Amino acid sequence: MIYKVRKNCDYMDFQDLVDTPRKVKIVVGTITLLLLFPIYFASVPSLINGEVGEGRVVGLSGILSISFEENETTITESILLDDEESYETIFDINIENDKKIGYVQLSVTCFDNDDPGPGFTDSVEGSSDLSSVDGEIDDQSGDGECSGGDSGFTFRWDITENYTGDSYSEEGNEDEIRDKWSDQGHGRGSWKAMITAQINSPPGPVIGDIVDSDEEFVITWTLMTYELTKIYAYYIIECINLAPFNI
Ligand SMILES: [Ca+2]
Ligand SMILES: [Ca+2]
Repeated sequence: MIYKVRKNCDYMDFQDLVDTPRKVKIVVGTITLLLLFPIYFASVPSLINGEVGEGRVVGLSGILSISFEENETTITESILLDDEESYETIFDINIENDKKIGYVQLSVTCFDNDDPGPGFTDSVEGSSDLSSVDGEIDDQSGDGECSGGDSGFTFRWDITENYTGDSYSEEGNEDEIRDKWSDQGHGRGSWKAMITAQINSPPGPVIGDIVDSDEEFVITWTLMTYELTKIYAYYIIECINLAPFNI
């Protein structure tokens, strides 16, 4: 973000405002004043924004502090699958209108410890079916082995573009920022995914004997919703020319 303050209608970098202790005090005092009177300053643009007369030009720049109140919902289920056996998992999303969806995530984990030695690790593959979900959201597919720190696979769908949930500040218009943080009503409906097990097993001591015949899979759906909770607006006067005000 670039802070610019105009002095006598010439641009001056923010660095120029804080290059002496006295200037720092002025800037800190100004910011304190802005913090104390946000409602007053929020009303200022409608009063003096734009060109108000020949010889006197006043511009305003809004700096908004945005944060998110998040709510995480998870459901978890476990399923035991044989080799090449499939299972359809379903996650229904119906949320209140004032809440928006940040993202939806599906993770499938597993840990194959049925084999006497290495080399016969089970694995899992999966693909989503979002045909019953509002909005055009791309399906995902993937696979992973049932070992290591990130076993199985994880799919994540950002329903609100670039959503992280982190607070930040931005220069701009409040309405535009509220529009930007929107899920467009997408993501409601029935989220489905089909997972299929691949069981690997070493030869048994007796012909026809199966050492490892199945695996347990833990399926976790995560829904992160949010509400835009705080937008504080502070305005910096960009340019004040105190030349005579001609009407
Ligand atoms: Ca195995
Ligand atoms: Ca197994």
